[in-house]
Amino acid sequence: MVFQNRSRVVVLCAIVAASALLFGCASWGDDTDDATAQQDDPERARYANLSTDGLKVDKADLSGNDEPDQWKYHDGDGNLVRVERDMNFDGDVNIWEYYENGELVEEEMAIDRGGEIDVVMFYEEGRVVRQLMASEFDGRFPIEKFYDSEERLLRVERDTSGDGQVDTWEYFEDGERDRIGWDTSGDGQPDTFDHY
Ligand SMILES: [Ca+2]
Ligand SMILES: [Ca+2]
Ligand SMILES: [Ca+2]
Repeated sequence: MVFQNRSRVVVLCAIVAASALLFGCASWGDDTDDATAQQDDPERARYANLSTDGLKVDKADLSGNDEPDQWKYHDGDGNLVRVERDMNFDGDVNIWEYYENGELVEEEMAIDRGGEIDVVMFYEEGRVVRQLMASEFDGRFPIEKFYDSEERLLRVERDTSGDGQVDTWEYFEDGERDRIGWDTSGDGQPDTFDHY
């Protein structure tokens, strides 16, 4: 389990690094209002509640140094509501998993931005349906990915201009990139397309 999770973090690091490369040349705006709005996104569990009130915690030491690196929180009825994991065993939590009715619904990961969340995954019936990815250090998630019921990539939306509005859409068919659309008119909808 530990090794499985560690390899997953390595994969995610590669994804984050690749997207940073892709967008390293883009210019990012400095609109703090939008960044704040993003952080207050009510869909994101971490910014709504990381409270431990009324929760029972089970700590585990997976690294063998007698310090906990996994915290499982259960409510008063014994239902698992959250798991926090320190994946690289440095004492800081890197992964927050949120559960509802026993199912994983959201997972937040802080991989390489000094404790800031890099990736947020949303799950339905145990499968990833949506993913948010940060690519800069300003609290934004300019990349959003959507998946079908078999976890195949459907669409990638990007805000490449940094104004908080999506301007680039990549569409996938059977996991292959099919076409890309751009918003050149500034209305938030794609109006120019290229096929691959
Ligand atoms: Ca430990
Ligand atoms: Ca850590
Ligand atoms: Ca934009």
